[in-house]
Amino acid sequence: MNHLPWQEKPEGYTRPVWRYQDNPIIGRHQTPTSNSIFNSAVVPFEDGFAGVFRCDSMAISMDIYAGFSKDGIHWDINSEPIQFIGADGEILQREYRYDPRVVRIEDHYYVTWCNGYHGPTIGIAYTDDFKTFVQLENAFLPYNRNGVLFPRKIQGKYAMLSRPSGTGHNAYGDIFYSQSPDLEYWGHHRFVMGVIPTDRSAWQATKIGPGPCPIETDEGWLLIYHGVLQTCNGFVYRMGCALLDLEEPWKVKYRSRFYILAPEEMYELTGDVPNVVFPCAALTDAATGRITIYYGCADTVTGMAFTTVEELLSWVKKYPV
Ligand code: BMA
Repeated sequence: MNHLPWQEKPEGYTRPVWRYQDNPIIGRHQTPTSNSIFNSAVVPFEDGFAGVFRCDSMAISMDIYAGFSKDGIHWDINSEPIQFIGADGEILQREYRYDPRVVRIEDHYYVTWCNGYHGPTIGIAYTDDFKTFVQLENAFLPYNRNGVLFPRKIQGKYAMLSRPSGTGHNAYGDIFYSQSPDLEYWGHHRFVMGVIPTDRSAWQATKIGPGPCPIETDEGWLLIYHGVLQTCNGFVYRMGCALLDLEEPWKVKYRSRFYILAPEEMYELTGDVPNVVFPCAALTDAATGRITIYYGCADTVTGMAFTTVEELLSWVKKYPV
C-alpha cells in the first residue's frame, strides 16, 4: 500500500476530523482553462495516486479530468477532459459531467459521476490506466446524483448508493441502495436513510447524499456523507458519517447526530458557492485505520482532511441520531 498523505491530530483537538495544515491542496486555476477544481476523487495507483477531477471551466461548464500524483498532495491534472470510448455513441454525448467518485473493484478502476442526459443521472466508466476510459450505460433514469459504488460485490451483486433528485438544486434528497449483476442493469432498490428533522440534527434536515465510496470495517460499512441545511442565505453543506450493515447495507446501524466537518475555514466559507464542504474520496490504510478525505471547498478548490476508522466509529456511537 502506498503511503497515504497523513498528519497527526493536533494536540488538544476534540473533534473527529482535522484538516491538512496546508489546505487547499488544489487551487482553482491549476489547469489552463479551469475556473475551479473541487468535488474530486483519488485512489492509490501504481507507485503513487491517480484521480478524476471536477474542473469547471472558465465558460463555467462542468467536466471531469484525469490527474496523477506521487504523494497524493501535489497533483498534475490533464488540461483536456477525459474522452470516453464505449459501445453506444448516444451515451458518449457530453452534456455535463461532475462530482466523480473512483473505486477499484476486482480488476478495474470504476468512475461514477453525475452525467447530464436530459437531466442529471449517474454515469459509469472503467479504466485500467487512467488514460483509456470505457463508458458503460447510465445506471439510472434521470434524475439522480451522487452515485457511489461499493468496493466489492455484496450478496453476489455490484452495489451502489445514490440520491434520486430533481433537475435543479432541489431542497430534498434521500439515500438509496441499488444492486446489479453486471453494472448495467440496476434494481432491487432499497431505502437507506433520509433527512432528519431540524429539532434533532438540523445540519442534515434539507437533503443528504453519499460521499466517498464506503469503507469496509469489521463492524459494517463506514459511510461519510454530506448533509445540507437550507438557511436564509442558501444551502450549507456539512459532512457526517454512518455505519451500514455489512451484508445488508441499506440497514443503518448508527448515524451521527453531530456533523464531523463543517465549513469553518475561509476557503470553505467563501468561493463560488460559499459554505460547502463536499467529500468525494477517502483513502484508507487497512493496517492503521487512517483515513484521508478529499473534499471540495466552497465549489472552488480541493482540500484534504484526516480521521481514523476508530475516530468515526466512536463518534457515531457516542452521538447517534
Ligand atoms: C450540489 C452539487 C455539488 C455542489 C453543491 C453545492 O447540488 O452541484 O457539486 O458542491 O451542490 O453547490
